[in-house]
Amino acid sequence: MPDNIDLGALAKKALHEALRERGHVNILIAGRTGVGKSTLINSVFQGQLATTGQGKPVTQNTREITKGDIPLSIFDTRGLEMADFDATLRTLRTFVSERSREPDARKHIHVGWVCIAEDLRRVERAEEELTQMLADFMPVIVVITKARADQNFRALVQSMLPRARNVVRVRAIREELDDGHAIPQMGLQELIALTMEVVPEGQRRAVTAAQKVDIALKKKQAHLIVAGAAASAAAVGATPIPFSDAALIVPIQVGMLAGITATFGLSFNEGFLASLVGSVITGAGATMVGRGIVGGLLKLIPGVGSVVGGVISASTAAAITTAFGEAYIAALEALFIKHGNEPPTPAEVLESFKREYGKRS
Ligand SMILES: Nc1nc2c(ncn2[C@@H]2O[C@H](COP(=O)(O)OP(=O)(O)OP(=O)(O)O)[C@@H](O)[C@H]2O)c(=O)[nH]1
Ligand SMILES: [Mg+2]
Repeated sequence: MPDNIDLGALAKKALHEALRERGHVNILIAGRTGVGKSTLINSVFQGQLATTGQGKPVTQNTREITKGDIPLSIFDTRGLEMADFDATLRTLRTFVSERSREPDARKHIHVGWVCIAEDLRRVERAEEELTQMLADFMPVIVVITKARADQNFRALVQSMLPRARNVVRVRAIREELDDGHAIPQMGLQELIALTMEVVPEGQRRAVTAAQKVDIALKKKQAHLIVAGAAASAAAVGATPIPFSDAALIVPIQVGMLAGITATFGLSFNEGFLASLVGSVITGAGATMVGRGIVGGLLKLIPGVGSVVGGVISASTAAAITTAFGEAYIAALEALFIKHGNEPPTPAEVLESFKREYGKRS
């Protein structure tokens, strides 16, 4: 009977699996210099990617920007206003076309964002040709940046760039006006919602994890993970095999916590995940006896009495798992909001998780 549980090994395997399932998304962003591409990237994605990410040239005018464990590559393209635009466009075409033929879908460019500044009120040949070319290989969303006053510009853009899947107006940063008023950011959630619609299914988790403008999107995905884990735990509880319940349920819970961690775009390692589980179970070490864990977990659920022979019912197994997952989601949500939607540190998460768990027991 596999009654001893090596939490470290479980956590490692679970994280590996969660990161694999989360996948990776590639977004190409193009537009004239100064339209606000870098500002947009920093406002939409975690980790100040455009400022602190690692860039590597992939063509003469395109850099691939990545950072840490964020499941996103930004392909930042310049040179739209240059005299040799035609050559630049050809080079870019070769690059995206090669990528689109890669057998591994993680190599494809999954969406293009073509940026046009609203204050210029002009769509030029470069933007038309670029949108046209990109649309042969990927869904394109046109982003009208630095939005202040539409005055029918969006409709003009839409008519001039018919191959764009959508046109969205954004203001990437809050603007302070001379009269002391300020106008807030806008359009960023809409841009992410549209992006979620057009990227392939396999990239949606990566978009959810990498973006920071819609925490509710992360929560929704995390709740699905909890529901799945609770159902699996219930199935284990429903099988009358004494003593093995813990050995089967704990891996489900560790997998669930790993999945939530990945969904929120945190880059915590297996040591963190093991501490997370350990933090709420009295007397937990790196290797624990399964029954001990079940006993520990049961104390966290109100109204649950003693465990007879290590057997727990289906509903109890589901309840423990749900409480565990919901406490983690609540902790993460509160911390993201506290940090202006940027990820918290592992120490903060551990502390907040314990507190949220306490509320539920
Ligand atoms: N008011 C306002 N200013 C913005 C907005 N977005 C960007 N800016 C400003 O526009 C300037 C250029 O922004 P960047 O993000 O550097 O533009 P970029 O497209 O990355 O420029 P290159 O990398 O040179 O091609 C900066 O001063 C930004 O602060 C916005 O939504 N509103
Ligand atoms: Mg830039």
